[in-house]
Parts: sequence; C-alpha cells; structure tokens
Amino acid sequence: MAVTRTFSIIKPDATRRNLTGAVTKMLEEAGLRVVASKRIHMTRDQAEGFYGVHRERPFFNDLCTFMTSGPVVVQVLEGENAVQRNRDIMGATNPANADEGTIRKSYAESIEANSVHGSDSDENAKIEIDFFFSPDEIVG
Ligand code: IDP
Ligand code: MG
Repeated sequence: MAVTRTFSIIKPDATRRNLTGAVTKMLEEAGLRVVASKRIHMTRDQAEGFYGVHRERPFFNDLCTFMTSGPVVVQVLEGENAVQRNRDIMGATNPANADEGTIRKSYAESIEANSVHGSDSDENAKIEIDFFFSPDEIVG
C-alpha cells in the first residue's frame, strides 16, 4: 500500500484541555508520522475558507466561531493509506456514534467540539495541506 499524506487539526476543545500530546500519541500509535506541525490561532477568514464546502450548512457559522475560539494545531500526517488510517483513528463525527478506542470517543465534547479534523480524500488532503503549509515546512 502506498505511503500518502493527510491533513489534521487538533481543534480548540482539545488544545484548551491540554490534549495536544495525548491526541498526537494516538495518531502516532495508529501508524501515522507527524511530518509538519504548527500551533496557530485561525482567523475568521481562514476558518471560512477552510470550511467553505460547508458554507450552506446550518452549523457553518457556529463551526467557524468554534474553530477561531482558541489555538489549534495543524499537522501533516504521513503513513500507509494515511487518509483512511486517520479517519479510522478519529472516529465518527458525532462522538456518540464513535467506536471505542478512537480519538473522538476518548476526547470529543460534542458533535461540534469533536477534537480533531481529518481530510476525507487524497484530493482534499492535498488542498488542505496547501492551505496551511508551504513545502519547506513539511519534513518527511
Ligand atoms: P468530519 O469532521 O467528521 O469530516 P464534517 O461533516 O466534514 O465531519 O463536518 C465538519 C465539522 O463540522 C465536524 O467535524 C464538526 O466539528 C462540525 N459539524 C458537523 N456536523 C455538525 C452538526 O450537525 N452540528 C454542529 N457541528 C457539526
Ligand atoms: Mg469533513
């Protein structure tokens, strides 16, 4: 299976509870390698641009407010089948539906404050990585 990359965000609910290390440990134990990482405070423009695909959804405004409510850690993760591997360890969007042993089951507070983001396809992973990182910031 090919080694690929995906994009991850440790969301404000997780940074607020000092869970950056705990979440990263679960990603690493799932076979993913952090090849880029930075802690940022997203601007409203960045949040609206990043989540542009959800612009028409009823939760869009609240989501952008949440994502700008505190620091986040944006990361590039590398590993075999990285997009799916990350989605598997993240768990379902709604923590009530997430499997035992997943990040969201372990740490998410709600369907909105669900601790992590992960790309949903190789194509979107590339777009999302390029949104936050320049090539020289990614060291594989
Ligand atoms: P995903 O993060 O599992 O890929 P998406 O459907 O892409 O889920 O939604 C993006 C983010 O929007 C979710 O992670 C969550 O923070 C938020 N979100 C999704 N659905 C709802 C909802 O029904 N209410 C509030 N927030 C939601
Ligand atoms: Mg999504």
